[in-house]
Amino acid sequence: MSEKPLVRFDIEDGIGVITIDNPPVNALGPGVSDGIIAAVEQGENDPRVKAMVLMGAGRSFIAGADIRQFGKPRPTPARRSYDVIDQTSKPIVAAIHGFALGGGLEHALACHYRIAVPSAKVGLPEVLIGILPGGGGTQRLPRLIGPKAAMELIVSGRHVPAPEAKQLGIIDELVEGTDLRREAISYAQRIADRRPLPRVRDMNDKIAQAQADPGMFEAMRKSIARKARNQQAPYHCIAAVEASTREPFEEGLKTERRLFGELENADEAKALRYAFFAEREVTKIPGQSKDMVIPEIKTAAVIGAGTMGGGIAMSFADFGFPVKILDVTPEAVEKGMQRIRDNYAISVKRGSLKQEEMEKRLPRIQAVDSFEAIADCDVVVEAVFEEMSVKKPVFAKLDAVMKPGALLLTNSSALDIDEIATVTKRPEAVAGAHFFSPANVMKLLEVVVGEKSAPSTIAGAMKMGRSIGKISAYAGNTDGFVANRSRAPFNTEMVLMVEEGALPEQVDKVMVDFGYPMGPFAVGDLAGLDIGAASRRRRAAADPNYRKLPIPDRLVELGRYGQKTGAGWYRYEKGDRTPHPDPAVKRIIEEVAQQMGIQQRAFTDEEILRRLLFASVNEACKILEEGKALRASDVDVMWLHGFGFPRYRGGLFFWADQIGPKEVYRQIEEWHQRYGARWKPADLLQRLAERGGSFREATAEVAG
Ligand code: T1G
Repeated sequence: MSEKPLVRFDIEDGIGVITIDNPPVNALGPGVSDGIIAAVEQGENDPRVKAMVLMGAGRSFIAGADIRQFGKPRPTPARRSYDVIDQTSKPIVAAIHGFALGGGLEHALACHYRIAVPSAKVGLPEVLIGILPGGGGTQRLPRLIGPKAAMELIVSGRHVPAPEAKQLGIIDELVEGTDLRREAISYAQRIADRRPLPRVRDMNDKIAQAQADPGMFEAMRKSIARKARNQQAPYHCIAAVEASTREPFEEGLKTERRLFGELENADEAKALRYAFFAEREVTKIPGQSKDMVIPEIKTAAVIGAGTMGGGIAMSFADFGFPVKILDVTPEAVEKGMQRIRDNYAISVKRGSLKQEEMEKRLPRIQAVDSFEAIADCDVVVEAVFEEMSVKKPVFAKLDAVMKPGALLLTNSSALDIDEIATVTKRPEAVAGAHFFSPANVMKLLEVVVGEKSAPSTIAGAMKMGRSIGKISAYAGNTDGFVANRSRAPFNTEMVLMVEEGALPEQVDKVMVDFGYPMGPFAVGDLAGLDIGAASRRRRAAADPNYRKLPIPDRLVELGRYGQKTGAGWYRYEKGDRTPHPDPAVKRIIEEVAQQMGIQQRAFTDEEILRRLLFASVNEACKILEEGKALRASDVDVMWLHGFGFPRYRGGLFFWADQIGPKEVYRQIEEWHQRYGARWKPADLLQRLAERGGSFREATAEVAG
């Protein structure tokens, strides 16, 4: 049976309709551009055709070039479909639904008219995968909407809703109604005889205007300096748009292609492409049967109106879900509700949320005063104090009142899911839903699988996470689950190095230079050193061999909790969050090190970086060996969305692969000899070092 054509052409009422049909998102994979060229030429040469329409089949217009093809050798096409579209003598209307992104929007910009349904989104997000628009977008978009607006879109890579795209001048007309094809044909008939054809390449008035403000490019470079440090693509995007104001169209296209070529195979682009696909892979659980019934979540409840509970309730309300919130007393619930109201008000004040949007979301959160009031909810997320003796009675109560089929989830960040489930008669409905603080902001959701958690419960929790804008990641039930467990050695090594002579400000500078928005010691001060001290006390109580950390304990004893007390690892001026190195801390460090008999020494920045991240790479290898994570790339997604790991470095394992398992193993084995058991190399690491292979391809199956 012949393969379905990737591009179809048919004629209706004198209009040639070109339909891209390359599921799932009509990416411009192999054969698509040639198909478009053939169809356009068919329309061009058919006297019955007065004008043409370009559209996508299925759920989208065109989501851009096929990202899987990047980094692979590709024949340079003799002709590009953008140019063929541009050069026709008959008008072509791009009819957009779903997404017109990257090469997709560039095809639409090469067309002579663009119409869209209001729900469509358009954009040039290439910078998000470390490249720039390579299909004429950096030369056509500035001509259509002006260099300033074009530069903002191309450097941010954001997806623009169609109504805003209309305002900007990208879209000529928004079409209501459900039959886009019909609407497009009527539109094409209306403009069929209009001449000359409005070719974007010929539109130079906005370019001329911009020449009055040549400083805009330097201003943009300055404005992105902090966020785009260590990256190339955002600056190449600016340079390409700048070229559109200085060079004739064809010369500008050459500049665009040259800049594109400089980025495609750079480490930054490879890391960002890896992250793109890793974020899609993390949603898939191997062996899940296709016909499994996944519970539908329409209503939610949260137990505990504290910081986490409030943030979780906001996550549901932010995505349109009605959510009930319960706490031990009406006062506690009201306190939680007030915190939620305050958080929304701050977002409105900052301009990141519209007043009317807040007024839509707040009523979705309903304070209730009994377990019975939440009995009919599809899912309940428990977010009470992180003590087993507090959580178990809550789950016993939930088991008694919640309707059959409801998901019983805990937001615990480390406690044993199986232990919690023992107090219920339906352990199959129990799982972990570990949100990261602030829960309404952080995108990562660890779905923790208990021994008796049903596959449908896990699938339901994963889907719930995606429906509230989270990246759901599968995690096995182990102390600290996957994210925190892999991070814990990092947190220990940072303090041990300070005992040995490194200073907090040196460690923080290394991690900020590496690409983190903030160093780990400054983050500690933000979160509150008393929180860390409390969890260390719990661990020391549970494990006599637990390695105490006398320096941070001393800081807490001295009331240095961090920003909230004006002093922690750093000191802070009143009303200012800027961390200032504090000689008092240096003295405490030296005193404690002396008392511990530790000879202090100098550290290189490279040693600091490796000690921190190799410690976590080693632990993450053990997690994979134990099957507590499905794939190495899942761990990377967790570090990107749970710990702010610099995205253009791909993730923990992707970064470690740049150094290579051999060298990572050699270094860790050296520290194993020097520091002892905590640096014992994981078996997986040793195997990869000895037999070859990369970290990022490691899966639980192989690692086990
Ligand atoms: N190439 C290859 N595969 C793609 C793809 C693409 N451009 N976009 C999506 N997929 C796959 C994805 O991996 C997943 O596969 C499935 O489609 C559904 O995607 C010349 C150089 C469009 C907003 O950057 O942002 O054009 O996991 O789960 O959440 O200038 O996909 O099912 O096997 O993400 O509804 C520019 C990338 C390319 C857009 C839909 N375009 N895509 O989101 O579904 S560079 C982009 C997205 C370019 C030109 C340049 C999103 C989406 P699988 P999904 P979604």
